[in-house]
Amino acid sequence: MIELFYANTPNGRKISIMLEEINYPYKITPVDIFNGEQFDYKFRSISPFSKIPVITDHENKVSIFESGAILIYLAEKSGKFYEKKNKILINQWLIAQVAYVGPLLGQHHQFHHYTPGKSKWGEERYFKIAKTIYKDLDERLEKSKFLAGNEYSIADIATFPWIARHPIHDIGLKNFSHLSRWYNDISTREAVIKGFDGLKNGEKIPQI
Ligand SMILES: N[C@@H](CCC(=O)N[C@@H](CS)C(=O)NCC(=O)O)C(=O)O
Repeated sequence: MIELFYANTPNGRKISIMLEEINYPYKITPVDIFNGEQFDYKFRSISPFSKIPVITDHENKVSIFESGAILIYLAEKSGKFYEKKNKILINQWLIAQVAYVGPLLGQHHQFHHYTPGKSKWGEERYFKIAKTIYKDLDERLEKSKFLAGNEYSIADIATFPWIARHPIHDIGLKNFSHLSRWYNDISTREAVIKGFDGLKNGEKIPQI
């Protein structure tokens, strides 16, 4: 059984979606990151930066932090969404997500949505970067069905929950036809719908 230490954020949802996709028995242990539970000493023993997501694989007695490392672990364990002959491409799009797309869209959330008016510089800088990310993903998806080629992979699973915050991005996802096509395709997968609502409180994937 896999235990997922979780909050209903884009990084948390990457893993609940993956666990639904691979159809593994799992249990969710919520971590209330808005009330400081991530700083609890017991949680820090498996999460050195005090962040979700983390998994414990009770079968192998191992805990893993960092969403990209968790996705790779679960993909290798299940043999799904990480095609051997396509690993070089999948790794690039996966690492681009964890190192660039996620952190930079995250800054856009902070300046544009959570603290508007605090820093004009921050708002403008990250709005511009967020728009560039949409444009670059759209260009990629014009050429390729999924981010790393013809097959749905852990790179798509990592990126989807970030684009699912599109209502707060104020960029207009519908104006990016290839990114929208990809988003709509993934949004209708049963595992994605289930995994998106990790806390089982009825949260729905935002439509375009
Ligand atoms: N690089 C990490 C980022 C994880 C992350 O930023 N998690 C956020 C929630 S989305 C968190 O736990 N924040 C709590 C905090 O920063 O105190 C990953 O991809 O797993």
